[in-house]
Amino acid sequence: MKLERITLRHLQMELKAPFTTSFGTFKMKDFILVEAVDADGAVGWGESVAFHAPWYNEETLKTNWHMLEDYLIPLAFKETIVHPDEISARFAFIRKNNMAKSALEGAVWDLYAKKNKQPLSKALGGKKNEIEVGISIGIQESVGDLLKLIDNYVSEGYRRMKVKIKPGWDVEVMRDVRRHFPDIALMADANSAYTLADIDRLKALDEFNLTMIEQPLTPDDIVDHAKLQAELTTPICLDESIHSYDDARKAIDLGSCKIINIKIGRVGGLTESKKIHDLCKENNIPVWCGGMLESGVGRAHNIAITTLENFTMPGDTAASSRYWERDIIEPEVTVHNGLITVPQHSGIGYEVNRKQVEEYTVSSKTYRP
Ligand code: OSB
Ligand code: MG
Repeated sequence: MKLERITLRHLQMELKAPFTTSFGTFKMKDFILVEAVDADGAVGWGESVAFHAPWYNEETLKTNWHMLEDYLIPLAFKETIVHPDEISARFAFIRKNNMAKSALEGAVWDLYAKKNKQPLSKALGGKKNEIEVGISIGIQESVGDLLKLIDNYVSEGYRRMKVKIKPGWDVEVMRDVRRHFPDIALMADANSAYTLADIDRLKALDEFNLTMIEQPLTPDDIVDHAKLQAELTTPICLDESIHSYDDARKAIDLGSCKIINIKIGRVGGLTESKKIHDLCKENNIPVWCGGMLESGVGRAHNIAITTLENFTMPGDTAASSRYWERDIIEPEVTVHNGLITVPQHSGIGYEVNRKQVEEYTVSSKTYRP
């Protein structure tokens, strides 16, 4: 592949309903969509999962644009690409900025799969034809609102309910949820809202038979999580703390978690995601694919990676309609009985709806070698 043109677009999409985590509320989703075109005119799509503000990690839409424009795009243009793994190697000397790297690497993976007339899932080595999905539910105004939402999602067939928690919206809330839904697969995600000083509060969650508690402690920590895991019966799943294969290796060695949430953007792309997946498989650590309120393009990448065999737990990749009035792909992602059928068309397997992309575009810029 010889890249001839790369277009960055800043898209803004309004969420159907605000989404609240322990670190803030999202009403709008601003993100960068990457379109990479090679000499034969084949097109690959990628999405940056960096948010507009540095809430989840240190990256933002603007830092990603800067990294892409000034460093990553020039590197991608430099030489022909035989395999997408080379892009990940080419970017490796640049510290962090994983979401910026992943956005462009993802577009190259899509392009590569399309040129090989293969679905992206197969190009990655995935074997599943359908994937199991759960849903992530933000912090609500009242417990009653939360119970109503859970009731709806359970009847829609989602395979696991994830409830966002924070100090003051945790033990009592989870107790009510468990009382109303004694048998559902249930977990909590704290998005780093606690410290070891909260250990008694976190231990109290053991009572509710949660599948896991996701990222209770600070974003980069693996040491305190190991101390916490030794005290909890509930498995800890790490999200914000895992940025690379090496982070995953160290967390597994230390006993900082029993499960890992793989987000393609957080770890710098599909190549690194595969490596973490393989490492976890060797170490009997189940993985699942997290979400970043993606548009259809990012969602399609999530579906593809989830077809790898050690993605044994339902992910957060819910239906397009859970987030958007109109997604930017056709067909939209749909969920039936908690399952998504993996598309068999080449590349990401969905068509990007250019008219819809135009409608959501705030600004764009095209780069050439
Ligand atoms: O921690 O997984 C998270 C959304 C924004 C930022 C962080 C997280 C989330 C979610 C939602 O949990 C996942 C989704 O539905 O895309
Ligand atoms: Mg999380």
